[in-house]
Amino acid sequence: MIKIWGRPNSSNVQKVLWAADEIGVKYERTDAGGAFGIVKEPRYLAMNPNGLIPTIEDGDLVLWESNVIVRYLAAKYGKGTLGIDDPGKRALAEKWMDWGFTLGVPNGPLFWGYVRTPPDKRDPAALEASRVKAIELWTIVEKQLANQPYIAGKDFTVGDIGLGVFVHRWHQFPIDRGTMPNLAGYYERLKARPAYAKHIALPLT
Ligand SMILES: N[C@@H](CCC(=O)N[C@@H](CS)C(=O)NCC(=O)O)C(=O)O
Repeated sequence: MIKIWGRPNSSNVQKVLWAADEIGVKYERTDAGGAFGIVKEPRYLAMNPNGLIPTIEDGDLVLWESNVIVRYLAAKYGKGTLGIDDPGKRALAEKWMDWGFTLGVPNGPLFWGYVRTPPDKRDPAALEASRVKAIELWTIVEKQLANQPYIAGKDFTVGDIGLGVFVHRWHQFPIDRGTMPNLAGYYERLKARPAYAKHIALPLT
């Protein structure tokens, strides 16, 4: 059984939980980060000197960096699910997973602004700049999904995990998202996955 450290409302922890459930890896999760603290304690810093979440332990192996953890779970336990043997095909999926961090750049201020900042303390100009940047990036996704159900093709891959956490958040913000029917359909497909419904498609906190 692997051990996952991190509060479940963190997008980076959510990717790991989602991947673990897609693969069917058994895990136990311990709350850490945010109001739970723990991450600045010596025992945690010895595992992850960044004092950030997520961190996993799999026997003697300790890993941090959410995308690396998802890659590891897919490679080690994901045969027949998220694991891809062909290096080229795997890279095409991982490309989109890592590009999720690009989407995270405008998502971060939108999330903090609309979810964790009271209305009277928000910065409308900064929120609008992030919305415009996000639309530019979601347009890339919209085009990519024109002829395929998932971001790297016909199959669900780690690429969808890297983007999917932000797809849900994007659809919760009280903003003009433009018209993106492919993205809307993608969101519905993701929501139909039990692990997405369990870990990602939840009220934002
Ligand atoms: N690149 C890292 C980023 C990790 C990160 O920034 N985690 C945030 C939560 S999403 C964190 O630990 N914040 C401090 C906290 O929750 O105490 C990863 O992908 O794992």
